[in-house]
Order: sequence, then C-alpha cells, then structure tokens
Amino acid sequence: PSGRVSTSGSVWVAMSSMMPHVTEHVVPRSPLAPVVSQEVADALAEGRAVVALESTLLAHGLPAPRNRETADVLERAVRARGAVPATVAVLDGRPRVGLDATALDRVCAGDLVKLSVRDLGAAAGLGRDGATTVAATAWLAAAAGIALFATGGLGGVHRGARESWDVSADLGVLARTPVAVVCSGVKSLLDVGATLEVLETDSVGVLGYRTDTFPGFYRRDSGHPVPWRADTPAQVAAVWAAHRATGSGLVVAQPVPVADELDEALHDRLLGGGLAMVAERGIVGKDVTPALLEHFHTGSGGASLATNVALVTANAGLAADVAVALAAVDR
Ligand code: PSU
Ligand code: MN
Repeated sequence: PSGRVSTSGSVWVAMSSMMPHVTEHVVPRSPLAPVVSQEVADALAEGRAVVALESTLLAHGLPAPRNRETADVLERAVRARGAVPATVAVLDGRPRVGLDATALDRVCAGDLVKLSVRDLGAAAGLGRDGATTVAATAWLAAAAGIALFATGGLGGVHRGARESWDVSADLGVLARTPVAVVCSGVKSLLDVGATLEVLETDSVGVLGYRTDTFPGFYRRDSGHPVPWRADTPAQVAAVWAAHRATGSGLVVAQPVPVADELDEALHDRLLGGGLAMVAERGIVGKDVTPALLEHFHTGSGGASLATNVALVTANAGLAADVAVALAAVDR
C-alpha cells in the first residue's frame, strides 16, 4: 500500500493487517489517512450501510448543550434506519471517522477550530482538534470509503461574492469528490441562484428529494428549480450508483418537514438583520456562517434551532435509507 489517501479505507485496513511487517520501501502512511472506528471499519468491510455525519454543524452551528444532544439524535436516527453512523472530526491531529461518546463530548465542548480541507494539513501537522465542514467531511469520508453523508445545509456562494469572493470550499470539494451529500439545500442567506450555477459548472449532481424546487434550509422552497427529482430512497441510490463514476459529488436536497419550517415573516426579518449585522461588524471568511446561524438562533427565540435540528435529523434518516438501498445495489 502506498501513502496515498485511498478512496477505500476499508481496503487499506485489510491490506495493512495482512502485511504488518512491510516497512522499508513503503511510503509512510499519510497523516490525513483517517482513523476509522472498529464498528465503522467492520461495516465497510462487510458492505453494510454507513452514513458519515458532519461535526461543524455540532461545534459551530448549534449552541451547547443542544449540540451534544443532537449528536446523539443524529446517530440514533441513522441506526434506527439500519445504517452505521460515522461522525467525522479531527482529534489530536488525527482525522477520525466514527466517534465514541467521549470524542463527541470533545467535539461539542465549544472550543474546536472549524476545519475545511485546506486546514486539515495544518491541524494534523500541529496536532490540533477541529470540527470538519461539509468539504472536509466529504473528503475524509471518501478517503475512508464512505459514499454517503448527511448534514443540515451546504455552504455556497455568499451574497456579494462579486466583491468578497466568498464562495464556500464545499462547492469545489464536491466538484472533485465522489460523495453524495443529503442536505436541505443552502441557507437563503446565501446567493442560491449563484450557488446552483457553480454546482452546474462543476458537474455536481443536484437531486430534489420529493421536491421540484431547491430547498432554502429554514424554508422549504428557495424559489429555484432543481434539475432532477427522486421520490424514493431506492431511486436516490440508483442515481448515485450511476453518478459516482463521474468522480464528482451529488447533492440530495430534502426540504425541512412541513411542520418544522420556519415562519416566513420571521425568516425574512432575521435574514435582513443577519446580513446587516455581518456587514456592520466586518465579519469575513469562515466566521460568516457561524455568526449568521447564531443570529438566527438568538433572534428567533430558539425557533430556528428547532427547525435546524429537525431538518438535519430528517436528512440523517434519509441518508441511512439511501445507504441501505445502496448496500443492496452493491452487494
Ligand atoms: N450551513 C448551515 N449550517 C452549517 C453550515 C452550513 O446551514 O452549520 C456549516 C457546514 O459545516 C458547512 C460550512 O460546510 O458551514 C460552510 O462554511 P463556509 O461558508 O465558511 O464554507
Ligand atoms: Mn466562506
């Protein structure tokens, strides 16, 4: 085995255990090769359904203690539908896929750095802890051989990107990483139309789940159409089983459940206030998304928090259903 990060971590585990004495002429294993938990490694080796889960939404998207509860809710949602959850983070400089309760405590404790793919090398080299964004989670999941992952919202093109150049690395990473991401679209705080244009340019597939319009995170409909629609987990699995050969990712966009959608007037008020706040305080770079989420959570008296938890839980469940269907396809 070479030191390259393989796209099938399960194979790596098997090979390294067969050849424990091979050292001399082998390139050292990459510090970014993820440490896969035993439960997840076993499931991958046996071809069972696995769903990766993101940690930035826990560390920077939800306040404590709600984030720690949500971590458990998400893992339970995946297990209840017959798949194995694999939450992704970096601890002590080692990328980890599949976290135990103690590791989840650390992720939710409040002082973790937000890591996109460009930060992984620094976190590994400097031995730091960090929560992974959609971009970093997708990259590490692919390195571990996991093809499906669930989150709340995808990062995208920020409003005013023409001046700020603020386009989430989530988009570029999905362009070159074969992972399907189940999410509720992108926040309406972003430039949704521009985000969809970039996804199209980058050959990232976009599939509405039981919807003809791209969801806007807190709201079910961003007003932009999706190019394709699927209505069952088996259809999503079939689309992904075909699309993955292109080498790019797939966005599976599921709207928040009707009962949990944020009230439209409240949403529009928070949206205006959040954008003004970010501009006024000169917040830029990776602090923008967490600041906007925080603004929504405090400004809505917790209503947006309930919406956020509901949609990410629904996405974890759908991702598990698709993973189970995919495992049947691949068997
Ligand atoms: N969108 C949300 N909630 C989130 C995020 C995005 O509605 O928590 C997080 C995800 O981890 C995503 C990241 O990958 O923010 C994007 O950050 P940026 O815009 O800095 O790329
Ligand atoms: Mn950004």
